Parts: sequence; structure tokens; C-alpha cells
Amino acid sequence: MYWEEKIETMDIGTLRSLQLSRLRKTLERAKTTPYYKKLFEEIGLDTDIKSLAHIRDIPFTTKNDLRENYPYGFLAVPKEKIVRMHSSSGTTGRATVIFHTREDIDNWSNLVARSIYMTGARSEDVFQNTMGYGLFTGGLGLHYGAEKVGMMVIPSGTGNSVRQINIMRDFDTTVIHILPSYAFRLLDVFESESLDPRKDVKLRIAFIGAEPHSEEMRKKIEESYDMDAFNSYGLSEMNGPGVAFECPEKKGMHVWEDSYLIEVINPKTLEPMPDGVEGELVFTTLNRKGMPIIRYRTRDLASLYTGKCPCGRSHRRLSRIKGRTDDMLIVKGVNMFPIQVETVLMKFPEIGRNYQIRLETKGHMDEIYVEVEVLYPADDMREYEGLKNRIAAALHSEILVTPKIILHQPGAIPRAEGKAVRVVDNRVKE
Ligand code: DLL
Repeated sequence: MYWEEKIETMDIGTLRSLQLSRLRKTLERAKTTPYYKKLFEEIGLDTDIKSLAHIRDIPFTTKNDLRENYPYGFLAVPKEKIVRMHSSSGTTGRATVIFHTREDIDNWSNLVARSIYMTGARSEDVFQNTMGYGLFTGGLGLHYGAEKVGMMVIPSGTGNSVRQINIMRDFDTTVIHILPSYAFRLLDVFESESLDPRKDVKLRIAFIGAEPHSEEMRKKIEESYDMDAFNSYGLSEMNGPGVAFECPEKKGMHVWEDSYLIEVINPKTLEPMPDGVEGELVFTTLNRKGMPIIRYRTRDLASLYTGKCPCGRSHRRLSRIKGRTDDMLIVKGVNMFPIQVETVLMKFPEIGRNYQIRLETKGHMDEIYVEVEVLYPADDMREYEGLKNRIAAALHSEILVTPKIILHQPGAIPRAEGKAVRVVDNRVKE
């Protein structure tokens, strides 16, 4: 049931001591990097810290710090010790790059294997990895972990949906790694091939993650394919996937606290938030040799669950990610997150598999449009007038502004190659 029972079920006291000793080593290693050497000298840091709380004496590391010290300013080992580079999927500004030693790759793969094993996937399974291979960590990250578990790995990569389905059928794929938005898109392709994903393929487990998605979306994916879907969270700066993963209880994702120190802060005041209260996630690597990162501000918003998990693992659980601080939209003075729109949309069975939020300036006012595909084509979209009003009313009670709903035929809204683009902001910036 456990990949590493001793670590996964370690009592909290022992886990905290392990974290402290690993944190000290991390600070020692960080001291050798150009960036932290300078920082630690400036703040006069004694790396032999006495408690985990002392980490708060160290300033946060931001994406901007990584960018300004691009490419090698965070390296803690000579370059010849590095065996792999990955990069974040950020679309704005200079990419951030992350370097790994052989040991780092081994430790990361082990965390991914631990996560995979936790969901019930085993060496008998056939694993199809539909995530991008390359600089993105979703492909290679899961690949190495799945090989460690001993599954037969099919590195199908992204795109070519008909071939993806053929592979599933020819090789009896049982476990799949897939973006939640792509799991939806693939349903259209099953339909156009006159195939039923519940009957014509043998999928039993999916790892879904890398982008925000609602509980309602998970449920739809599970029902449509008749499989269990597990939420998987990670970010390139913390290796990639394998930072936090759901167990079969599906009530939060266990953060692997032997390898990451997690803090939740108020993104405005930067004060620590207690367990159970939503805030920005901040991570410190505890086991990375090539490129330690301390107190990295993720901009992701979530909370930590308190209380024991019935699965027996002691590592704290993370709630679903609500979005990034920079995903928050302020429309007509009201704050909202795209995921709130998704949660409402998913409750309408007539709604199809893609949606987009578009913001425009009309006069001096913000206007919000929610573009939605219907599930079944209509000869005349006017048939759906009633639906439009019902969606607008349901959205109003969730986000407190009334959006204009635009309904489209199935497949009409453009689809992104990788992670879904849920918001198009065309507002005039003053
Ligand atoms: O997306 C790593 C990953 C790959 C995770 C495959 C899971 C599966 P980046 O490209 O650096 O790394 O993007 C990281 O994606 O800060 C979140 O904003 C978002 N994200 C990742 N997983 C989830 C999730 C990978 N389960 C950024 N739910 C993160 C919501 C997620 N958002």
C-alpha cells in the first residue's frame, strides 16, 4: 500500500526533525551559490538555525530573483555535476530554468513513484504519458517515476488525438497522465471516432494536474471515462510533478514534507497563515543538491488541511489550487477567479467541454463575456436562449456580476496546445 511506509507514515515530530536537519544542509549548500551567498552575507545569516520557524529570517525568493540570476546564479554544484535542465512553462518574460544533478533526478523520480504507487497503480499497469516531453516537467517527470514503479511506459507525448486513442486500444492502457482540459477535448475525438471511452478502452486511473480545475471537472472526467482521477500538483521550480498528490481518499493532496518545506502566507502582508486558511504557497527544497531554492513564492493560492488522513500518511494535505494570485480578475470592482466560473458551468449538463472568459472595455466599463460550447450541436442556437439566462443567473450568484453568455457549437472555441487558456483580457489598460 505504501511505496516507503516509514517516511510516508512518519510521526509528525520525527518528520519535523528530519525537515530541520535537511533544512540546515540545504542552507549550507545554498551558501555556496552566487545568489544566496550574497543574500546570506547581507542579512548575516547563521545557517545552523535552531528551529523551522527561523526560516522566516530569510527573505522570500521570487520568480524575478530567478530571472535576474539567469542562468546559473542559483547553482550549488560545478556545472559538470548537472545532468538535466528543465524550464517553467511561463509565457511572459524570460523563462526560469532549473538544474538537476543525477541524485536530484533520482530523488525526484522517487517522489513521483511514491505518488503513483499511492493511487494504486502497479507494475502490471500500462501507462500512457500524454504530457509534453521536453523542457516542460510533466513528460519526463512522470516518465521516470512510472519506470521506477515498473509500469510499461508509453511516452506518447502531446497531440495527435486519434493516435492517442489507437494506442490506448492497441496496448490496453490502464493508467494515463493527462491535462484535465485535454481529457475533455479527447472526449470529442472519441465521439467522432464513434467510440465510447467507458467501454472501448481499459483506463482505470488518471493523473490530472498542471492546471487549475474544479472538483466538478474531475467528476465529469471520472464519469466520462469510468476511471479514478487523482489531482497532481507541482511546479518546475520545485522539480515539477510529485510535490503534492492525492491519495485514494481524494480529500486533498499530500505534500511530500520530507522533501519540501511548505508555508502558507498572506500574499499582501506576507504574514504566515494558520493551517486551514487560504493563502499563497511558499516552498523550500529540502533535498535538492544542484539548485536549492529557499522560500519560493509560487503565487498559487490554497490551504493546508488539518487532521489525520484515513490513508495513514502523516504528510499534510493541500486543498485544490484556487488559482494564482495573478489569475484573480477584478471586474467591475469585484474579485473573482476563473475556477469559480468553471464550477458553475460544470453543473449544467447541456454545456460542452470548453469555455473561455473574455474581458472587454465598453465605454469606460468592464464587460465580462463567458463563451461556452454546448454539448450537442443545434441547428439554431436560439434554441438555447433559456439556458443562457439560467447560466447568467447562476454565475451572478457566484461571482456577483452578470456576465454576457455567448453560446457556441461544440468545438468552436479555440483550444490551446498545452495548458488551457481560460481568460482573454482585452481590456484597455489606463
Ligand atoms: O505544471 C508541473 C506539473 C506537471 C504538475 C504535471 C502536475 C502535472 P509548471 O509548468 O512550472 O509545472 O507550472 C506550475 O502550474 O504553479 C500552478 O499554478 C499550476 N499547477 C500545477 N499543478 C496544478 C494543479 C507544472 N494540480 C504551475 N492544480 C503551478 C492547479 C496547478 N494548478
